[in-house]
Amino acid sequence: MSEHSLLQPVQLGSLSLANRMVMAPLTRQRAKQPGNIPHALNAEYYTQRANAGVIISEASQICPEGQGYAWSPGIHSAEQVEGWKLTTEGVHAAGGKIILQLWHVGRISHPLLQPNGVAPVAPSAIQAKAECYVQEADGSHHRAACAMPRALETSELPGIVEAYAQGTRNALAAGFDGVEVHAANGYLLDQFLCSNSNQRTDAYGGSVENRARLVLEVVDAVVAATGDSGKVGIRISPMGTFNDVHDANPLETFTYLLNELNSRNLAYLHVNKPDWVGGTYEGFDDLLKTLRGIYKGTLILCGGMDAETGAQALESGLADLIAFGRPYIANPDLAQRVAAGAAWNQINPATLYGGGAEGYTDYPSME
Ligand code: 8OZ
Repeated sequence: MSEHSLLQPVQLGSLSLANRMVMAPLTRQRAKQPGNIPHALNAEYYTQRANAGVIISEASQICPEGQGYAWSPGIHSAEQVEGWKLTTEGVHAAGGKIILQLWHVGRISHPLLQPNGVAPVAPSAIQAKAECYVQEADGSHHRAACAMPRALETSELPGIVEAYAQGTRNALAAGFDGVEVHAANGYLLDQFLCSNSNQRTDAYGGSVENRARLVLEVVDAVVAATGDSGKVGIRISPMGTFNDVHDANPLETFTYLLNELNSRNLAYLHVNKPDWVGGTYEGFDDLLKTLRGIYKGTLILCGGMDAETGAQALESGLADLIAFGRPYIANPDLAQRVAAGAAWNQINPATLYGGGAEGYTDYPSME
């Protein structure tokens, strides 16, 4: 038994975890085509990383409209549910646990990714100064400016909430141990939360209560679909600016949201530091401390940490678990490396998105 703080067991809602290391959700764009179906290669990748206390899957679209990047996996079709079983069975056989991340990209998309080539949907018809990733009819693929979205009608919002609930039921049918609501990084739910992307005049825009309404309705529907709030987490990225979101008052917005989440008794709150897109975020550390004080449950912190800074975050009480993204891409045996005090492999940025086994399942474990 290692004394390392990262390697101490922990309870995460209904799940008993062997350690406090989380494999962060990581878009890798390697689902089988056509149909964005998880397959054996994805199962091999996740199973190699089952040493994490828990794996959070790459973001997975809950409906065809929720896709913003070519070849990202879905959790809406029967084939996708069957395909994901290879991953959940592999991870469980290796002694691990895995949660599925529920995703709708909102306006971070393009007609080339949308059913019938229509405009993507968003809280408001405001184009994001950001990029998605498209595949053309001739098979060529490239980054593309996000398209002008169509504002969702109020009457369409129950359908969005239901898609999250159905995605949850599908994830449980596929064998996942729980689900994470992706409310971070400028995708649909974050677009509703943040003031610059939400200029609605109905009950879902304007005041913080209104901007947070959809994400809370989604959380409640997802909890109802699992029947166990201890299997549900949520990811946020306060002060993040990735995908062109900007909230005028993150302290107010996230204080309200976290107070609401406190009464829902979720498995965890997952906070993504805004640092991974670069830039400086003056005041983030203070905001994080404040939010940590407000949130009463278990907190996972993600972003740019190593074994030492991760342990410090645990020991200072800032977080209860630490999520590792890039380190888990490059080190399938990351928990063993922490136990051994061994060096970490570095990622190859060229093989992050799309492709096959190279830069995916071929990173070496320790001797
Ligand atoms: C990087 C590239 C594509 C998608 C996120 C799902 O930011 C993502 C993502 C990140 O949450």
